[in-house]
Amino acid sequence: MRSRFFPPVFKGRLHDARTATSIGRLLGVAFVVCFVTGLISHVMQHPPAWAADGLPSRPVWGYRLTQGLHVASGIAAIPLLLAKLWAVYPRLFVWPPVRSVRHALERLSVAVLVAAAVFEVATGLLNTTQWYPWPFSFVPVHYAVAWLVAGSLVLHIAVKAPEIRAHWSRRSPGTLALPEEDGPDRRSLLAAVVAAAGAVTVTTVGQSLTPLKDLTLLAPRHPDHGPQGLPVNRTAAAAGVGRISAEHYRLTVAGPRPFTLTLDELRGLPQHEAELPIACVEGWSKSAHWTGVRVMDLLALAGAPPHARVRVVSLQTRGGYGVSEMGHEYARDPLTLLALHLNGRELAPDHGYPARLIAPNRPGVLQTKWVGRLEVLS
Ligand SMILES: Nc1nc2c(c(=O)[nH]1)N[C@H]1C(S)=C(S)[C@@H](COP(=O)(O)O)O[C@H]1N2
Ligand SMILES: [Mo]
Repeated sequence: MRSRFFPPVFKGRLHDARTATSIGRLLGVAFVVCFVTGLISHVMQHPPAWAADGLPSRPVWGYRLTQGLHVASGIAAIPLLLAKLWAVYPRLFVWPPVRSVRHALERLSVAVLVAAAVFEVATGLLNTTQWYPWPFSFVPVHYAVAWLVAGSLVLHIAVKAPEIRAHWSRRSPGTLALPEEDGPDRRSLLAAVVAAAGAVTVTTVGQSLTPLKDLTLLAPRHPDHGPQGLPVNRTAAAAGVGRISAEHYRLTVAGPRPFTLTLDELRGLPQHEAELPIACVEGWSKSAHWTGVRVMDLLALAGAPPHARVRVVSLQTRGGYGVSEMGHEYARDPLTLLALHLNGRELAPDHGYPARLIAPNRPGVLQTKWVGRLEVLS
């Protein structure tokens, strides 16, 4: 049933395998960086049993770098993915639509790849703006679909290997047959695609790469905007933390020798300083100057064994992230503080007054605010 209009005929010279390969190469790099840094983020935030006690607390900027790269590569992938889909969409209309079982399976795997890839960049982008217009929870679904992308991408590259090889470089044998005049068009298209990816990167990456902070035209966060020059993800009001008064605040440390401290007693313990970033999973990060009591000192007072894990419990009454745990590498790191001061001033209520956890190389979501209790776990 070939009508006059269907299937459509594409005469554009840029919808060919050479263009698809050139863009696919860039997109592949973005996806690999995004996938690997995403796996790192997942293990850091939800350590499986085998990793729970082996996660390193150094380098202090580790998670800041990997999560900054995760969000930046995901954002750069958006124009690359759109360009790639534009280059190959005429293949949607191949005729006949199915030639063999093998052909059907190949088309099915491309459908899975496209759907999963679009899903990942779309949900990831909306997560950076904290907008969740869907009925499932973001983290487990974004994580599971990442494996779908990875699996179907490996399959896609394997199936297309001969074509990719033939069109990998300008001197590849497969491209010799192309008319000369295609060169300038293709170069313009690729330059535009690279420029678009560069533009979205430069106008968002400053939310984490602070020297570029004044170019964050498209980023949901400016790293300076917030009390004490630091962004806030969940305010005290949103977490259902009322006014915490200095007289009534108590810190409880549960362990072999449990004890409770008033805020004045906490201030009376040796104070230490650390320059450490908050690195939010949503892609913004900022370094700050923290002062407070070392968690290792509190654990020593409580008689904790050297390899103890620690649970940190917030006074918040609403929402998630009120409890976090850390392995002994974090608990024993001299830079891990129960911070009382931020950038030289008492913590603002939204930053966790009167006390919040700050540890090196740790996802922001685990830097628990409004800490009321530390529990030594065996
Ligand atoms: N108790 C508690 N602590 C919390 C949160 C929270 O919702 N509740 N949010 C976390 C998240 S997601 C981040 S990124 C950091 C942000 O810290 P800040 O608001 O001081 O910048 O706090 C973390 N600590
Ligand atoms: Mo966060």
